[in-house]
Amino acid sequence: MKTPLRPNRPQGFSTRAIHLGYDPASAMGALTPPIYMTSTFAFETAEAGSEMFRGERAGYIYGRTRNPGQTILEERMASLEGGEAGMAAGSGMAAISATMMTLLSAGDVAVIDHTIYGNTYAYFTQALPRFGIIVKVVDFCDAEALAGALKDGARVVFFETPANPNLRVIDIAAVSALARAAGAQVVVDNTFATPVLQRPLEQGADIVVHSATKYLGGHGDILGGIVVGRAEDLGRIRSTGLRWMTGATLSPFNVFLLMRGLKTLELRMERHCASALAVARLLEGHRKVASVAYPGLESFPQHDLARRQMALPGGLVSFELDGGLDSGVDFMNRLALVTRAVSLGDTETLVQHPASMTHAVVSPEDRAKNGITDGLLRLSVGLETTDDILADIEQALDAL
Ligand code: 3LM
Repeated sequence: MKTPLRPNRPQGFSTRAIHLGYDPASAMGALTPPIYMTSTFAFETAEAGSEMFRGERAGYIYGRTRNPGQTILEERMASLEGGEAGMAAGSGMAAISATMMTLLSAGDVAVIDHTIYGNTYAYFTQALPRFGIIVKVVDFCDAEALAGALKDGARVVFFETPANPNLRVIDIAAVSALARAAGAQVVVDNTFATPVLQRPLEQGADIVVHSATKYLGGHGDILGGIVVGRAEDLGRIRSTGLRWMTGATLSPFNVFLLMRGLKTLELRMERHCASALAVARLLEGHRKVASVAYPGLESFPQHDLARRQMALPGGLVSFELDGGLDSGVDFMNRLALVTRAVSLGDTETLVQHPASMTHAVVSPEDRAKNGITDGLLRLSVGLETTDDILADIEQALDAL
């Protein structure tokens, strides 16, 4: 291992995102970790192979559960989130499902917040009940409702903050305290904030999951997922959830791209957030805009909580236009630079319509109950020159 410059000083976020867990001397001086493009690993002897299978010897066996590049990535993500161990997965849904299929069994109760990504919502409310898991959906901003749902015990509590798509902010410390008292494990989807803006494990959560497809990868070119938490939990999620149940591992090439993305995560988040604030202020001041949700605006209902909980307010802005959905469709079609696409956290600014896109799988009744209105649009503010993003949005609004 390389000697740190000042051994007693903890290294900063970006230093760890760039260097942690890799010594070029281990790979012929290569500055960046090699891509270990292999599905299986040779055993020096038959006995060595058997010992690895029995867990009596360290080493790599087979690419579904472990690959040397993944190990570096997992150590980096564990450190950045403040956890003991990490696990890479093939997508955000792969990370969430490996986690839940490890923690939950038939008859267990999972309590989830009512505003989450559409397919995660479908996974909890449509897929898991088929296997005898009881899923309760409540508004985590309502402490009494949450306490009521936890009254008879629960195995898992799951939420996103800020939440997809309307950016509601959940109080991580308060929800974690309630859940702990009820004996539940707290799983937080930290995709929207990233560990640059908030580290849920430091605020009482047990496990953090990510769609690494978004800010962690950062360039719109891979799908990936990450889980971070205690070593014991992660060991189980890897050996049960990943190895037996999903098999949805992250490919060696995508490990490489994800580690490349991580190196600039802190830098990128600062720019995403600065541009998003400028976009939110433009929208708030425009006569065609009915409402704007951005945690960094003073008008955001949970602005104080967001300031307490997050280092910066994030790169997503949700809003509604006067004239609702019809104006929204018109606005989207008038954009020239901003790209009409789902996903988020990319270098490109993206716009999408949650009710017909990311949350189309949620029933209209549930969307209405969960605060996902038909006119809502979601912008993922990218890394283009800020004035160019603002000019495109402004010309599209003015033309309505
Ligand atoms: C989207 N979201 O555009 P993958 N957790 C969160 C997410 O936002 C997502 C996942 C998990 C979007 C994807 S919609 C067709 C495109 C908070 C994904 C799932 O499996 O890596 O896509 O992550 O909001």
